[in-house]
Amino acid sequence: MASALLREEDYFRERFEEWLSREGRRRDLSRRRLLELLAGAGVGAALAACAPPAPAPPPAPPSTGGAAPAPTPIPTTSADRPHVKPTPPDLFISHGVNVEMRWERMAGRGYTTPNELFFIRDHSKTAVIDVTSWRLEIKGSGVERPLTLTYDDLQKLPQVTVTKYVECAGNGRSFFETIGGRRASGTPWKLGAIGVAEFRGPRLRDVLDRAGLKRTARDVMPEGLDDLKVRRPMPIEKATDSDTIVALQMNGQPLPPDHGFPARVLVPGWIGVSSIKWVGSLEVSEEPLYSPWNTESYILIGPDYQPVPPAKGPLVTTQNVKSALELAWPAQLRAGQQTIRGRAWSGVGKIIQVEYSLDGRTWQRATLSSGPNDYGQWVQFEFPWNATPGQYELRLRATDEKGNVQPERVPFNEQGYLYNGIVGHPVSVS
Ligand SMILES: Nc1nc2c(c(=O)[nH]1)N[C@H]1C(S)=C(S)[C@@H](COP(=O)(O)O)O[C@H]1N2
Ligand SMILES: [Mo]
Repeated sequence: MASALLREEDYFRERFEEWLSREGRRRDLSRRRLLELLAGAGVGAALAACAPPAPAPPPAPPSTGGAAPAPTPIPTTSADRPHVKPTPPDLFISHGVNVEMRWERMAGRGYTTPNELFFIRDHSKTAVIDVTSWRLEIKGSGVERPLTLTYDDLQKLPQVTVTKYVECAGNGRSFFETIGGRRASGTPWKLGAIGVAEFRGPRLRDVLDRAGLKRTARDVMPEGLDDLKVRRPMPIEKATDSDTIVALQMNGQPLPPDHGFPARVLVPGWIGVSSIKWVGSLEVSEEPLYSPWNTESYILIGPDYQPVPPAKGPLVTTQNVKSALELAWPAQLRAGQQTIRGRAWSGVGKIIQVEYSLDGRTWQRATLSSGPNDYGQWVQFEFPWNATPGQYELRLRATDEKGNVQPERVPFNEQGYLYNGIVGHPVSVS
C-alpha cells in the first residue's frame, strides 16, 4: 500500500496547488502573498482555509446556451470527508468511506434512485476532476490508432439513455455472518449497495470505434483516475454490447463527482466494480488483460472454489437474483391492513416471480408492477398485509426468467461476494 499512500500525498499536494491558484484568483492575490497570509495566520487557520467549501451543486449541462454561467467552484474532498455530496445518516448507513442507501428511503419513490440517495463505494476516495483538462485516452494493441478524446468529443457522439443499476459485488455481504455464521472480509453491506439511475452517454463501442477497433481486440480495461487507479478488464463482447456506455449523465444531471464525474463506464448487469468511475483511459488489447481487481479481488475464494490461474479463483462478473423491502432494518409498523413494497432484480434476465413469507414456511406471490423489468434493472412489487401486533421476519424469494431462484444458503467465499440468499427482514408490529 506504500505506493498508494505516496500517491495520496501527491494528490493532496496537487489539490493544495489547485486551491491556491483558485483562491488567489478569487481574492486577486498572488500565490506568494496567499502563502504569506497563510503562514502568518498559523497552521490552524491555514488548515481551515484549506477545508472544503460546502458541497456545490454539479455544474450545469454545457448545452443550455445563453449567457455563460459563472464558473462553479471545483468541489473538494478531504481526509476526513472522502465524498463530495452530503451523506446524512437519515439517507445512508455509513461504513466509513462506503455508504449504503437506506431502503426505507426508496418507499413511495419512482423507479430510479435519486442521485442524493445513491450508494457510494470508493476504493480510495472520490476523485475530483477538472473537466477542462480531463482527457480520455484510448490505447493498446486492439486499436488501429491510439487517440485522446475530450469531454466535448464524447458529447458529440450519439448519446443513448440506459436505465440500469449499479450494484456492488459485495451487496448483502453482512449476511454471510449473520445468517451463515462466518464473517467475510470487506464492507458489511446489508442490501443497500445498489441503485438504479438513468445513465446517458455514448456507447463504449462508438468511443472505441473512433480509435479504429480491431476485429482481433479481445479485452478492454477502463482505468480510473482515483488514487488507486481502479481498473478491471472486460471481454470485447461485453464492451461492445449496445447497453455498455460511457456515462456522462445520471438522472438528467452531469455525473456527480462521487459517481464518476466527468465520465464513468456503465457495464449493466455486471458487478459494480466493472463500472469504472472517473475513467481516464481505455486499454484495448489483443491479449487477455489482468489487474489486481480480476486476479486478487472480485473472485471467489473458498472451500467450494478452485484457483483459475493467474486468478486466485473464479471471476465474478454478472450479478445474481436478489430482492429487498422498502423498509427500515429493523422496521416498525402499525397494526392493520397495509401494502408492503419492495424491488427485485437480476443481472441476467427479467424477474418473473417474487414470493413472500410471513412465517418462513408458507409462501405467496407478490404482485409485480408493469414498469421496467429487464436484466440489470429492478422491478417493483407489492403485497397486502393485515398485520397484527408481534415480531416478524418477512422473507422474499425472487426468480428470474433464466430460472435462478434466491436460495436458502449461499456457499461461503472469503471476500463475501454475491450473497443472494433469502433473508428474514425483522419487523415489529404494534
Ligand atoms: N475508479 C473507480 N471506479 C469504481 C470504484 C472505485 O473505487 N474507483 N468502485 C467500484 C465499485 S466496487 C462499485 S460497487 C461502484 C460503485 O459505484 P457508485 O459509488 O457510483 O455507487 O463503482 C465502481 N467503480
Ligand atoms: Mo463494489
